[in-house]
Amino acid sequence: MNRQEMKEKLKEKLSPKRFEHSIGVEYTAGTMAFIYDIDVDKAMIAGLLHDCAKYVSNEKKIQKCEKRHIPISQCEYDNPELLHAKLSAVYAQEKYHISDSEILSAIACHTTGKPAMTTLEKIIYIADYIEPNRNPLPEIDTIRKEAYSDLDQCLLHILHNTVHYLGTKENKMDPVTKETYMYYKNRVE
Ligand code: DGI
Ligand code: FE
Ligand code: FE
Repeated sequence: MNRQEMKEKLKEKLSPKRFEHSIGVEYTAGTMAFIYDIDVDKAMIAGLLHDCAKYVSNEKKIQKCEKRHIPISQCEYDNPELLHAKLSAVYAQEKYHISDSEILSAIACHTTGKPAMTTLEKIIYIADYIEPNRNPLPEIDTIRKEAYSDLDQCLLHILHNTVHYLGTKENKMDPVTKETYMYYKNRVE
């Protein structure tokens, strides 16, 4: 399946808004791949498919992950929307025939991040946050510039803002988000 065919299939699955977001992440990840010297096509595919299971209901997300013996943490049971990342990696493999483990892992960790990410994983995490169609979040102008000048600084900035945003919400923060934050805080500082 080429990227155009993936796009046609994805368009049938996602809402128009979510599809536009996916195209935004596809191209943003592509431009970041130019800068950081990684495979542009891989970055664009990972960006395009990163939310490909987002349309699945929360109840079904749990069922589908359990059926495939994908480990589900307590926080994921409490906040099943987190599972769209792992399930999108599964769907990328099963429905879009992606076998590249670097693409699949970038999709799987795009919501919480994880310590010691690869360049592709960082790019997808960041592109998801900065793509032009997303409703602008605080400090987005600075964060967008950092995305093209200092990847780790940009990650830390997003993680910092996310941790503070989640701190004000009832939803529990995923321990992986916190771990990722602490990891990049130590690395950058
Ligand atoms: O799928 P997107 O909307 O494009 O973006 P995303 O994959 O970053 O998911 C965003 C959602 O995930 C948003 O509703 C906040 C939530 N989220 C991110 N990190 C955490 C989290 N929710 C909880 N409960 N805990 C987290 O650590
Ligand atoms: Fe997502
Ligand atoms: Fe997304």
